[in-house]
Amino acid sequence: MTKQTHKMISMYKILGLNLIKNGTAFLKRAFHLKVNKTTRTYLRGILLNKQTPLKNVLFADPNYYFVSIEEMRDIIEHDWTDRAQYEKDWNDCDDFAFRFKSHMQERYGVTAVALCKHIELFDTDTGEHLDFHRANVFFADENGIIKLWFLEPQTDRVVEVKNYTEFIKLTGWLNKLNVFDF
Ligand SMILES: [Ca+2]
Ligand SMILES: [Ca+2]
Repeated sequence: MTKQTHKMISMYKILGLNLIKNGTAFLKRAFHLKVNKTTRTYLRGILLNKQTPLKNVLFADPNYYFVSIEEMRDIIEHDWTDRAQYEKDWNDCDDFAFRFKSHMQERYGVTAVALCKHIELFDTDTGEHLDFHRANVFFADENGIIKLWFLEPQTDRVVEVKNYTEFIKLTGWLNKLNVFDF
């Protein structure tokens, strides 16, 4: 490696990180979110009301931070997670879900977003088992009431989860919820 190339590589490393850091600051300023705090205990209560088996829900923290569903929809629309090209192993369902959760935490301090793991997919017409899947669920308030939402991070589609046991019809399949990892 020439001295010149070495210098260029060093510069790209610094520049790349600075662009990301500044980009995060721009996004924070543009969305200007008012992040609300709640507790794991409160969220467990909401989940219990939806017939969620709490053994299937993992929490890393005692407190969680969330915004309104209007703000979440705006963020989701602008976030580029869904625009990535699907690629087996490298960029498939688990990677879309990881990326969305980490974007929300790193950029906005919104942590009430979970990886939704081991979702079972069924054919909408025949009810036949198709595959296992990963996506996201998150908490966001609507008119001051905290609700649970399901996000398909590959398509930006969001629906409210009214009951854990209901199959979610989205993106051409029926999704049967399983483990939530907050
Ligand atoms: Ca998007
Ligand atoms: Ca993967």
